[in-house]
Amino acid sequence: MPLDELLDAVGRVALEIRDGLSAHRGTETGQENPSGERQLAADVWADERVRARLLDVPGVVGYASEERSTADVHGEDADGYHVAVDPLDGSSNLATNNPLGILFGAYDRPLPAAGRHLVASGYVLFGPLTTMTVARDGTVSEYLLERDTNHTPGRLLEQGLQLPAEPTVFGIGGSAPEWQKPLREYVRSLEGRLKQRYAGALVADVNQVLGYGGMFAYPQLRSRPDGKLRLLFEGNPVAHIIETAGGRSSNGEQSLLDVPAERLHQRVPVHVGNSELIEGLERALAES
Ligand code: FDP
Repeated sequence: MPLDELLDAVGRVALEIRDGLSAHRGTETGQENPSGERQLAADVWADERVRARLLDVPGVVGYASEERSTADVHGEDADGYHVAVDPLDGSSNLATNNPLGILFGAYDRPLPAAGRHLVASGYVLFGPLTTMTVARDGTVSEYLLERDTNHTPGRLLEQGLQLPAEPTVFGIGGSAPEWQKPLREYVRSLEGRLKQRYAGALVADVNQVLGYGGMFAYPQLRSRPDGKLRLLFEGNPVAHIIETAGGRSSNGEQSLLDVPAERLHQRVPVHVGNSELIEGLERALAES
């Protein structure tokens, strides 16, 4: 099945990228990506690798990434998977050897497209273990990625992942003085009940929410009214994973999966986690 082949290809290229990270550490390109952020040599290198591997998969007709300004669509036929990728999510963590990974979403139509058109999404986490977490067909599964294994896309660690009912952690990007006042107050109401943990890489921050239950947000900031994260490459895939695992996502008003996608590199405020926490947050923002 093409989707299995796509996931297998993500797993294989992830291991290549993990092996090449040390060689690409610490080098700047002096360029910016299409969102105007500093581009590291590792970002560009990972993007080239992932693009080549994924466009080789039968059934993948389009590739878009945070690192290139336009989507790359192959052939006349737009039918097939259009893959949106953050090839090195959290790449600023490379300098300090903190966790980072790869984020991807496979859409059933040309990009930009809303998150409801995702057929699968997932992330690879380069942590103490290299794992791939995938949402497809209404189920979230976690795989261990290893070399020399017969398992594809990796050794199954868990199937049917659900957010724990009792949340324990939260992590929020940006600095508190930059948050809207209702968010600051909402966060204060969580202190004491939840533990604050922030990794600075979306894949790691979402992974701990999936494991422990809780909330992750990269909200609207005073200096960034649309937040920092990109809808197609970051917001939608994590929303799809967290919603499939029984949680909720929001841009502050509605599910991220319903946010209309107008531009490839569109930013969006991201809030994901246990339903009660995201509903509470939406209420707090609406009352302001
Ligand atoms: P990075 O800039 O290192 O690539 O993709 C953007 C991202 O990381 C996310 O992975 C992460 O959640 C966020 O930015 C971290 O931003 P801050 O440095 O502002 O915390």
